[in-house]
Amino acid sequence: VQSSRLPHRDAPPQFSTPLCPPVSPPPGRGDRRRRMAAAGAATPVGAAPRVGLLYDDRMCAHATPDGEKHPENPERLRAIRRKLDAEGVASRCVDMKAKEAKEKYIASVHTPNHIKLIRDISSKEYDYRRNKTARKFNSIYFNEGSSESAFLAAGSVIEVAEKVAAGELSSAIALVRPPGHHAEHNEPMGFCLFNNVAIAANYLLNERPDLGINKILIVDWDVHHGNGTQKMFYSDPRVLFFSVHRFDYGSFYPCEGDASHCFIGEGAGEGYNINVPWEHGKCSDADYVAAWDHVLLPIAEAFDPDIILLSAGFDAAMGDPLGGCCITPDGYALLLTKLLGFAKGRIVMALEGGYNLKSIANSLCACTKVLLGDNFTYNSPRMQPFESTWRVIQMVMVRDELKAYWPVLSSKLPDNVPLRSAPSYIEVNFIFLIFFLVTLCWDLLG
Ligand code: Q9C
Ligand code: ZN
Repeated sequence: VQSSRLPHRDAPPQFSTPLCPPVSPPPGRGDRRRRMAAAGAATPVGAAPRVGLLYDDRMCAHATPDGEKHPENPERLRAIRRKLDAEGVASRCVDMKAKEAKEKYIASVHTPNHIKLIRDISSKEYDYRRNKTARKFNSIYFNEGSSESAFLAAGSVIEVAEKVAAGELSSAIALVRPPGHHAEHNEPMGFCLFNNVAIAANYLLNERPDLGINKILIVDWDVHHGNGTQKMFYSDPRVLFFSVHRFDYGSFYPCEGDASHCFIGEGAGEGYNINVPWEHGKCSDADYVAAWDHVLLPIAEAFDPDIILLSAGFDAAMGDPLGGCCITPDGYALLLTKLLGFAKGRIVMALEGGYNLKSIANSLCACTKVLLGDNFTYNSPRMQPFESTWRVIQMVMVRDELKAYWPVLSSKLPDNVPLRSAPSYIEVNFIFLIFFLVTLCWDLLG
């Protein structure tokens, strides 16, 4: 059986996958399914889940000003929508309407200057300096549709999060762009204008005490570090931010040291920021499952969130031109299934990155089916986590750093797990060699 190839803990058959959720629940709390049923989960046991699906063509208006090719383009949303329609899953969801975010909600995470910039950037008066303004930022473009798209993206995540928190929906998917997790307090960055997920989290915590959301788990599985989101909740223990991303010793975008495992939060928020920084690309389902089973899920169990907001980028998917990792659609489905055991299954997925149209469409389709309650079995080629993954998870990194805050992490990892060695980067070294030779020739000639 495949499951024996992956490191995992034995657990009761809550899910119809051969790979299992992490830890046995603490004594006296009962298993999750009973807890879910007893606590009045949004979906009564046996009933079909109500899954919100938000798609709005107006978020396709944000595009490069002169039609230059760009990975973060409107076709991303359309490709996903087409796939969900073709597979007959869109019609099984509850259709949600996009809504522009009110400025006062955006102001919970962004400065007045930042909001003003994004509000005005698409106006006529800005036409002649729009490109110049964009160049002041890191990996940003603007056009005459950017403002509306940005306000709709933020408002849409608020909208579905509110409905899920209120129990009107079991879970939801917001197909939004521009993405959000790189956007900082006072600057757009990395294709992101407003931090959609952070805005929605603040809305639930600060604007809607009536919904009873006191603890939020943000899971960021986009291949890039969620630098903006990390900063926004760095000293806030109400929000547990978990990001798994390529780090490559600081050389992977956004190339900041604060994506490392050492950044665990500060003040009251110490211990509530968790980074799992991969050392290289080619990470697969096995690596992510290992991070889930041994880091994220035990902590989620202890934190016991009221809702989960998922910064759902799909640029760690197999075939992505930027990510260089290889999560399969079934891999995403499995990771999502494992999250469904928490927060009474209240999960809000907000699209972040993901640049291979086929990969993002297939992955999102698999995730939607999970939320709709379809059974699936994880069948994949045999894959093993990297040694580096084990190292990142096991000792030096995440585990030791956070043990003090999450005693549940102290349990011993299995030690007989088959691991594979790091991918070789012959191609990369070859490029550096050529570069070196060209530079040398240049010097000799000049
Ligand atoms: N040499 C998201 O996935 N790459 N953003 C810039 C510069 C920017 C990714 C490379 C990647 C941003 C939401
Ligand atoms: Zn990304």
